[in-house]
Amino acid sequence: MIQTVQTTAFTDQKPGTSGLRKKVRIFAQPHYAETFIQSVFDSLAEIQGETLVIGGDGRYLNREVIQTAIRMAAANGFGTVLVGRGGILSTPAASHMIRLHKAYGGLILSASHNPGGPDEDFGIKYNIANGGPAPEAITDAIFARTKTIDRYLTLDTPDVDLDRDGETLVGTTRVRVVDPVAAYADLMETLFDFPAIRAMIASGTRLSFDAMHAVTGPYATEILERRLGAAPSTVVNGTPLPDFGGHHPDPNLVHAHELHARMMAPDAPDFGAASDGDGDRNLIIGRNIFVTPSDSLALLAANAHLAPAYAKGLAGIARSMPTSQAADRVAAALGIPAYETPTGWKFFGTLLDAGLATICGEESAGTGSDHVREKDGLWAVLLWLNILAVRRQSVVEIVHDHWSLFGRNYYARHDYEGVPTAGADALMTALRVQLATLPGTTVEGLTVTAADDFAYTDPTDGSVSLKQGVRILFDGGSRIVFRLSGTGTEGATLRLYLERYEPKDGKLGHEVAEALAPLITAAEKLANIKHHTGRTDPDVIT
Ligand code: VG1
Ligand code: CO
Repeated sequence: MIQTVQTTAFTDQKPGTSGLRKKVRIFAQPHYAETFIQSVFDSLAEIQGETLVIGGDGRYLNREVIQTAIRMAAANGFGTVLVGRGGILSTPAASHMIRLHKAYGGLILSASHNPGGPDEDFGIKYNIANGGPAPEAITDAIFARTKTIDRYLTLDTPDVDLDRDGETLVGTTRVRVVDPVAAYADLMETLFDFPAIRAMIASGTRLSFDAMHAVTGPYATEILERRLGAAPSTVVNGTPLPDFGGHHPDPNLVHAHELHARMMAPDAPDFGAASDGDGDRNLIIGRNIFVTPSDSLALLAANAHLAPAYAKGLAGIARSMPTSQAADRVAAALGIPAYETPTGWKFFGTLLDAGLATICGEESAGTGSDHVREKDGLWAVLLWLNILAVRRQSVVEIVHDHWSLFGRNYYARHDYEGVPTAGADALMTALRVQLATLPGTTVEGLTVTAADDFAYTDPTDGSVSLKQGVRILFDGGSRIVFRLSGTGTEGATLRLYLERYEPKDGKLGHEVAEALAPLITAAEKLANIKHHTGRTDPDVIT
């Protein structure tokens, strides 16, 4: 018997860069998750009898919200619900499952790289039938609905046993608990030359993968250790924990410092990698060399043809605006288009669906391809391994080779976290006011060639996204970009992206901080960061 529960609307359920993210204590309020999930269902067209995929990254509240979502999906008329065993589905595996089963869509329960636990973050994201994050038209509709909603539908049924594969009925809806890993691992085997990678590992190449106690543990163990024969100790922190072991599951040099230390040690493995809470990001570290995500994107694009799935070449390369322009140089050399989109994977979906781009990436350690519609951490790791297996060179040799062909885009991102919102907004407003007068002026010896607030028109459907970040371009290819994060749950996070291009015959061996020093000073002069944020230094540099 379907129950209609009366509720009042919440005012703070606006989806951000990647779904709705809030502190657990906010999500745990009565009817909070229900109101958002019902707003999602109410924003969809005809869902009667359709299939919905549900899974999450295993963080605190995951199982509870999955049970809620199953009952509500049944009450709202979905015919089938597919749920990952244990409530687990990495974001790319969920994307694949939606596509594989031709589902109507999916709910992914994750706050991704944000920490988990009773005092930390939770999130809900809706993905559409192509497997990708809902585009802005849908997230806007969901937000509009959250403001007026006054009821949700559910059933009074017992919890589904999430730990046993098989099918049960919830109301009249078939709920199938499925292996979260197998189909994804099978997909990876179709894309890459597993025998070549297996042979490379068998001949002594050593790997280290830090799953950060997040969702990729079971995936990496199955793929790297079982299917590719890497040593049993290859995957570290491989058990997903509701609080990620108290760590921040963000694969960068700050939060994955143990992996970094291991890769810089005298007996370092040949290849190191890490992923984030929900498995869609990747950090790549070779022995003695950290590969910036922007360089990794460019390198993967330049070498993708070495893997079976991309042997026939790429249709195009897409990157988010703040991501370094290294990938554009590869696209130019390959004679294929380069696309520049706003931050967030939802903007790549239409390009991938239309066959305009094959590989996409973001500076925030996200890379992926048209095999799913999300960024994919283990995919990037496997493409790297496939390239290493074919080229038979070390990571450092491959990176240096790349720079000597294309030049080097020195790059860093400075994050100022938990800044008072008013200060962050004032900083952005003051920058926007200056934009028209900046071109032609000189800051720190750098001449501004263009300055704007990035606006994007999707080439496939013409949809327009405004105010996606302030960018200041300088003579010679250097850039400074400012934007506010759309994934944080406390105050504002200012992201400052710094990039300087050095041609192939230039100085390729600088320290990054040294190469970017004039840009850092210029950013302070242009934006008065200290004044507006009250901070003298960034919290995190990646
Ligand atoms: C950040 C990153 C962005 C990424 C998004 C989701 O967004 O900058 O590139 O797509 O997180 O990643 P923002 O708005 O905070 O800058 V994940 O792995 O947290 O889903
Ligand atoms: Co993520």
